[in-house]
Amino acid sequence: MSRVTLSRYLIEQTRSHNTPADLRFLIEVVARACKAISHQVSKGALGGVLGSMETENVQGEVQKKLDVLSNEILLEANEWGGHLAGMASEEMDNAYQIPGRYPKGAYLLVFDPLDGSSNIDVNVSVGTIFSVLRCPERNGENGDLGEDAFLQPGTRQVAAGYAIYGPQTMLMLTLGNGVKGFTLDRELGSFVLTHDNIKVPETTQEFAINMSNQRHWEPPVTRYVEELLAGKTGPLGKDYNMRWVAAMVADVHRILTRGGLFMYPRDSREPEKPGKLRLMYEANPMSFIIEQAGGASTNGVQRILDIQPTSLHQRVAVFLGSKEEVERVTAYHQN
Ligand code: AFP
Repeated sequence: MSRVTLSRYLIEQTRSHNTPADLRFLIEVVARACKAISHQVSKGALGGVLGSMETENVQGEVQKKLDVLSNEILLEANEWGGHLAGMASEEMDNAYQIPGRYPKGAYLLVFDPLDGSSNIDVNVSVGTIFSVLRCPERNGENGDLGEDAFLQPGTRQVAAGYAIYGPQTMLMLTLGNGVKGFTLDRELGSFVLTHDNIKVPETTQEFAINMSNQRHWEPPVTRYVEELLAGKTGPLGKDYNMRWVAAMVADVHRILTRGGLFMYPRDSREPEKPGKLRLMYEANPMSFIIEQAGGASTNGVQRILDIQPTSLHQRVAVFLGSKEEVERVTAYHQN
């Protein structure tokens, strides 16, 4: 059977699910940008792209050179095509305005250009996460696009995905009707469909959390993780294994591939922040993908996709993956 490339998959989506042509173009452009980022990441020390800048992003984190480069690649690839009304990135303080010389389109693109960038210098997987929203009607307004246009709950996403730059470069994508996985064929330069109809098993024996934060957790998380660690002799009656890559892309990719539970809870290190991960750039797109693969995602008390964002760089606690475990840890929070 002939191979299904990303382009062919998108054309078939237009025929079967009326995927609009400009959304199809948008995904193709993002995929092309991810190929360029993958190429830069793979050069490592030879490309002079490792190490940090002297700048901090809006989150107060020191930017890696590749954070900045990946951000520029995504902006440049997406600004001219006429498919976007604006962009927002984890690496930029404010919404990015489409330059006046280009036409504007119907969609908003939101991204974390290089997730897990602390992994870059040690040659461990990193990735790009993106989310696509429709731009609300602006009633004849011609001025700059404000932050409020982006503040839509995750249920409004029309597409989401991530690229993972690991031993293989892969693109995982949802257009709201399941999740597909494409592997980059470097000889052809195309993403090829290799993982059809991805499903997260409902039960699991694997979890992912940064255990070094244990002393800062809230009681429901402490209780739940103690039960996981108690294994067969504890209340859950089975042994669990643990993995933590410290790049959400890689941890979620493992869960999509073989099941599991990912947790980044709220903790007492920065009590004013409701978690570490970003709602718009990380939690929403990943939750959309996980739900589309049959899993679940909450912040402990609420489905993540239902949260009404109040700011672009808002943070959130995240519990996502196999349904049974997400429901259990959510129930502990309700208790
Ligand atoms: P960056 O996008 O700033 O590299 O952050 C990565 C991340 O937010 C997320 O991908 C990981 O799950 C998390 O950090 C790991 O953080 P810890 O170092 O706190 O475990």
